[in-house]
Amino acid sequence: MDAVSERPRTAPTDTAESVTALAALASQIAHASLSVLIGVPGDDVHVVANKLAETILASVGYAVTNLGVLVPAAELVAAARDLRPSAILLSSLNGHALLNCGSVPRLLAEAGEEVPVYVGGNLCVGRTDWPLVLRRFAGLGFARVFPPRTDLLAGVAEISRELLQPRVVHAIRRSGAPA
Ligand code: B12
Repeated sequence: MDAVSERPRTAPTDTAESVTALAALASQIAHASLSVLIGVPGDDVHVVANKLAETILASVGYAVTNLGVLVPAAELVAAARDLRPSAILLSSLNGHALLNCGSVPRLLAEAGEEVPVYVGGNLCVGRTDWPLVLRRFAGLGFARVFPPRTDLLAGVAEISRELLQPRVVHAIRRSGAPA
């Protein structure tokens, strides 16, 4: 899996294309029994993208557990240990992402959980230079960091393509995640 990219590599350019791309992946997602844990960590109350993500992910066949907003990092890690999800998707909108979820990949690794963590939203306050933000989050162990205003459909399609790579599906099954 690539570490991080500035934007989805093969992101479709409009909603209709994204819907078509995701629909084409749906049967593979169901076949691979992919599951996902989602939430908005820390002191962040922005719930809209989280609810949209839940709806999109469930509609293409993921088993979704949504921890909602204001989720402490420790709660995310505990849920990951219980559920062994195929992936974790975080939204962080209020600009406090470093504080709110920067430690999540490290805490998961320390707990022995090998699960890719994806994050998107407004990760910093104001107009911080995106390459700088990207470098900062890349160093924290996120599987992929999505820039502000990433279309959720395109993001979910990109994440799904990564999770459906045969070696990743194999690793997910071997790790004991729901199969
Ligand atoms: C509604 C709103 C609120 C509501 C939230 C209500 C609720 N419970 O959801 C209220 C009024 C409570 C609020 C409070 C605050 N807010 Co506010 N809020 C907004 C607003 C207007 C809309 C957010 C929204 O729902 N958008 C719709 C969703 C669908 O879009 P989105 O969140 O942008 O997410 C998109 C992408 O980022 C992507 N995405 C998101 N997550 C992920 C994850 C992955 C994996 C992927 C692939 C993609 C992805 O998908 C979405 C669709 O493209 C935005 C401004 C704006 N127009 O965006 C500000 C905004 C997010 N808020 C902001 C701020 C600063 C605050 C406050 C700190 C203000 C204050 N001083 O009190 C507080 C923080 C409260 C807290 N503790 O979190 C800033 C954040 C600035 C930053 N990060 O640089 C914004 C951008 C406004 C601004 N321009 O300054 N807010």
